[in-house]
Amino acid sequence: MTDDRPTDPSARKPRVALMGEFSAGKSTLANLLLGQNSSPVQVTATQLPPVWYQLGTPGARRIGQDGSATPLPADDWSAVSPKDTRMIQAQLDADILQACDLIDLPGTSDPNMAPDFWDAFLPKVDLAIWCTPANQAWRQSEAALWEQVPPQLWTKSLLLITRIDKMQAERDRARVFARVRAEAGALFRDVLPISLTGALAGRDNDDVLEATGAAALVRFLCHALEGLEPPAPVETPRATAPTPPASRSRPAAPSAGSGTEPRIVPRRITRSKSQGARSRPEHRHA
Ligand SMILES: Nc1nc2c(ncn2[C@@H]2O[C@H](COP(=O)(O)OP(=O)(O)OP(=O)(O)O)[C@@H](O)[C@H]2O)c(=O)[nH]1
Ligand SMILES: [Mg+2]
Repeated sequence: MTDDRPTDPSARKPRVALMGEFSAGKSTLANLLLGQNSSPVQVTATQLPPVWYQLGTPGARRIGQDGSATPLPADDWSAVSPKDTRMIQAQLDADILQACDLIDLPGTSDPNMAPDFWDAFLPKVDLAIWCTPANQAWRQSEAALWEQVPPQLWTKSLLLITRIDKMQAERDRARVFARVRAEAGALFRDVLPISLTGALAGRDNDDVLEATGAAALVRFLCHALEGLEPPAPVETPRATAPTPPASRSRPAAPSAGSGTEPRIVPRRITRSKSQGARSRPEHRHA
């Protein structure tokens, strides 16, 4: 996929791709990380093209297959056809977008995606979060696609077992977690379980974030983004990120970026705006 984003690595933020098969929880994860109670993604019944979120004044535009840009309403993308749309570029004032871009992708088997889409797109990605639903986690089709991604993504990316709340018994959760770790653990930096809907519902409660797995996800992102190259966006950090709490993540591979200024990384899921629980840092417009 071509795009009109900056290609100079030092002039852009790390790109985090939300991947997985149909209905695995990618857009719910995007909403959680972006601090949205709902997004245009959820009010749209049809499949959407990739949605590329960047920090900025809220707004959106559609990029056609020919590269042309058309303004979109910020809150209704139901008229967008994935067949003739390369992607939606969305700007939001969300804390996580200070640290990275987020790209909410269609299901990996979406027939609207051009056959060469993944080959062209994946080299542009710095880190992926692959969502796999607990009740049918890590199917052969997922393994087959992931084994073809650029191997440098394997050591950086996260396998997120979603819908863990659908497994009532702790014994069942442990069994699926152990199986997925055994089958896919070597292809990811870490494997974590999460209840995305549980975390969204209790986003303002630290205990809920811990219990649902959302807190561990944020810890993973803190570590992973800090270890990525290129090390820093063009923005001058206003504060340094404190040392994250202990994580189950394996340590990042040594990076040429060590010794550079730490990047601002959101410490936690953004609280819902109605709570006003966090003061927002100033932001620049992307
Ligand atoms: N119970 C439960 N439901 C979830 C969880 N994650 C996602 N869902 C539900 O699963 C459905 C699909 O979630 P989406 O986030 O739209 O999945 P998606 O991967 O974006 O789907 P496509 O873009 O269509 O491939 C929605 O109804 C979500 O509410 C979870 O952790 N627990
Ligand atoms: Mg989706």
